[in-house]
Amino acid sequence: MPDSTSRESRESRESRESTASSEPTYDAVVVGAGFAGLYTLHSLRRRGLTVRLFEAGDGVGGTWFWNRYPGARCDVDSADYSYSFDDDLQQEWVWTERFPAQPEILRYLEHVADRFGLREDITFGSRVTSAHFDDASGLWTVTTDSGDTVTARWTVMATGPLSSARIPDIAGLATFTGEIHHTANWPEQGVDFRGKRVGVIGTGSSGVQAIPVIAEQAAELTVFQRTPGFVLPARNRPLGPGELAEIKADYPARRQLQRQSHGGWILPPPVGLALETAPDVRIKEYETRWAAGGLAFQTTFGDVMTDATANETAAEFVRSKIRETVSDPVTAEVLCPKGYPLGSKRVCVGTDYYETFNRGNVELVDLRATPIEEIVSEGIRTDAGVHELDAIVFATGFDAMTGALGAIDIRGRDGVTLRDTWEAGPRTYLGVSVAGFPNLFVLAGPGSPSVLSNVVVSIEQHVEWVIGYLDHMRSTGARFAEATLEAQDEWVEHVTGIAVGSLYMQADSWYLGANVPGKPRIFMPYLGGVGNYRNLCAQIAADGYRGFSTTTELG
Ligand code: NA7
Repeated sequence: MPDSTSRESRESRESRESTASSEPTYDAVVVGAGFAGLYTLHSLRRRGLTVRLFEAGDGVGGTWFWNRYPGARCDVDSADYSYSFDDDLQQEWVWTERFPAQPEILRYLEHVADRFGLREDITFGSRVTSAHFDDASGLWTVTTDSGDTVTARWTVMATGPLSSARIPDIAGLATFTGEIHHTANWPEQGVDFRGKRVGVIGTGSSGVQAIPVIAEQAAELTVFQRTPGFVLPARNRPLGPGELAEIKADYPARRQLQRQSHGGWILPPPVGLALETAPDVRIKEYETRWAAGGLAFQTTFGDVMTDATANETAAEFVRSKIRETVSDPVTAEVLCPKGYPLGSKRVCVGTDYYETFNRGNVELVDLRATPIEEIVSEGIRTDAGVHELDAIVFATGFDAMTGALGAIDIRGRDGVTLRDTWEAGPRTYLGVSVAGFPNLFVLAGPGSPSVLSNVVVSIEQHVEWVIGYLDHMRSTGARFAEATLEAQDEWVEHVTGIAVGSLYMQADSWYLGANVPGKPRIFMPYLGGVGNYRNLCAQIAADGYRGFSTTTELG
């Protein structure tokens, strides 16, 4: 942590300087010190630009700083969920498990920050509250909740697609006398659940990871489930030194494959089409992927994610596994996901998730049958009665993709706010630029592959593309860059055009904003695939940044 006294005095000086001159305090401001922000800071500095990064947390890591809940783990292979931009870095770092746990990813990002000396340009404990573009000076003024005010030519929002945690508005929440936690805002020192009666609300990826670990510690665990998910076994395991060495030796080819793949990671190819495969062979293939663990199950066959009937064969296989695993048939049935296609809500990857419901200290509450009425001082009341609790864990997710940006008062040309511009849903060009907001870049934003991909691969592509654009601007003397309205409209139409008619539209998912009451129902990420998207972005750059207005004066 920087010394806060010296930081304050330095920054009030910066504030004075920035208002006294039309020169910006910094060339660029970056918001957020997760995977995206750290790489952006590093890349901008390598160009000799002055940068200030503001981070709300007291350390680097972004998602992996905040989500410290028990069992938190990535469900992309560690060797792939890592930066590729520096070969020494990828060669020297030792991943210990197939799927890295939160502390290991956080240590990795801390190592990256130290290795490249990034902390000196980061202000920690400082949440950006506003970013206003000034038409007269052509600069952004960025302010934070700790009193910083700086100006910059460029602002890069590396605020994360899953960073605005949501606690649902349940009546009586404030009356609860026990502990309340959200998985995405977990205390650094951990939580001791020993001897306690714990309630977990939410069974998405976070709940699925936390529930088995909390069940081992708590005296009693009550799981409040609204929509059962499809939970695939992780089959996590230690990575042997030989295995990691083999991956490292092959990194150039592996990274290239990742970049050109659909999802940004390397999955075994589909073994044909489910609907053209005999039922007994189909089951055998599902068994093989189930035994291997991880997300590869979802693409056992090429038509699982495109054809509802094919999808149902995979869904039914998962349900058969749940019925086989969970001893109480009533509980098993409540855990069986029905009524929406596998994968249309984010598939979860877990360890001993279904097995946990065979424990004597775990109870499942089906909120579809007995909805939560209110939270009372001693616990949660459903219409079947009160569940007495000492602690409530909200694993209730995020205001995804737009929440973190919406929390900042962002104003572009003529004082127009991003909130108003996106009132009917987010509109971007390539997920990276918004018409009317010059020199503002969004990383892994709505309209890009982002959450549908190995996000580290998508982040690296976005950062490198933005840096390439800045290089282009500097070499041509251009000062302003923004999407044209026309290109943005076409892109939004393209993004929604791919989603409409896909299986993804058949579930109430956070991809669609359906988890946030009142949020416009728009499919936010780009379904076209990481490789296609990358090639398209490269082509747009080669075409002189087609669809962008790149100018020396504001038009
Ligand atoms: P998710 O996937 O949004 O899961 C949130 C869970 O919380 C989900 O089961 C929700 O049920 C449930 N939820 C939300 N609000 C309520 C209320 N009001 N009452 C009961 N249950 C509720 O968030 P995660 O943190 O697990 O994962 C987010 C992503 O992070 C994940 O997909 C990975 O990409 C990484 P619902 O399904 O809405 O009925």
